[in-house]
Amino acid sequence: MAEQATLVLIKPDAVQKRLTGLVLARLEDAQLQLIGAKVIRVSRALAEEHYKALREKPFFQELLQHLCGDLHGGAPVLALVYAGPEAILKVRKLAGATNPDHADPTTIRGAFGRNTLEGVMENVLHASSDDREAAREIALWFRPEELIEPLRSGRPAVSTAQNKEA
Ligand code: DAT
Ligand code: MG
Repeated sequence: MAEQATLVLIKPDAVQKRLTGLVLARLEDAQLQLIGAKVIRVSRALAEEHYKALREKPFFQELLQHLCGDLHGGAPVLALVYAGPEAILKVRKLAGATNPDHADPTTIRGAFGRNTLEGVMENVLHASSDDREAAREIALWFRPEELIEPLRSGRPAVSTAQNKEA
């Protein structure tokens, strides 16, 4: 199984609802290693860069407002990096489908997400979707020294006595 690292953002909707602990407990089920974590009040520039692939979408402005906490009392984001075998797929499976109405009720988004009557998709968390996206996103949200394990091409180096000597 490929060693991977993945970026998770617990979004302002979940932080405002005090769901952070419950979401973390679900994520821990994947048995991955937590190698980075920080609370961030997200700037417009960071949100735009994070979601730049979606800039042509009709919901883009709303998406930026959501990530910046503008729709949730100025709530911040909890940014996490998890590493381990098949980390990206494992976290995506725990997260569930993008739209909470379509997500399996046993997943994080199925259990805790909702679409508001105003049309905002409150889907609780972001999780990287592939190796390339994960590498880009981790570099965007974390400086290398903020991670307790170094990344190589988006993958964590395994910290063993053997490769420390190499
Ligand atoms: P995911 O977050 O599952 O990777 P994505 O990358 O396609 O999904 O979209 C990023 C975010 O954009 C998603 O978490 C919520 C928002 N979004 C996606 N599709 C949407 C839609 N049809 N209406 C409103 N928001 C949407
Ligand atoms: Mg995505």
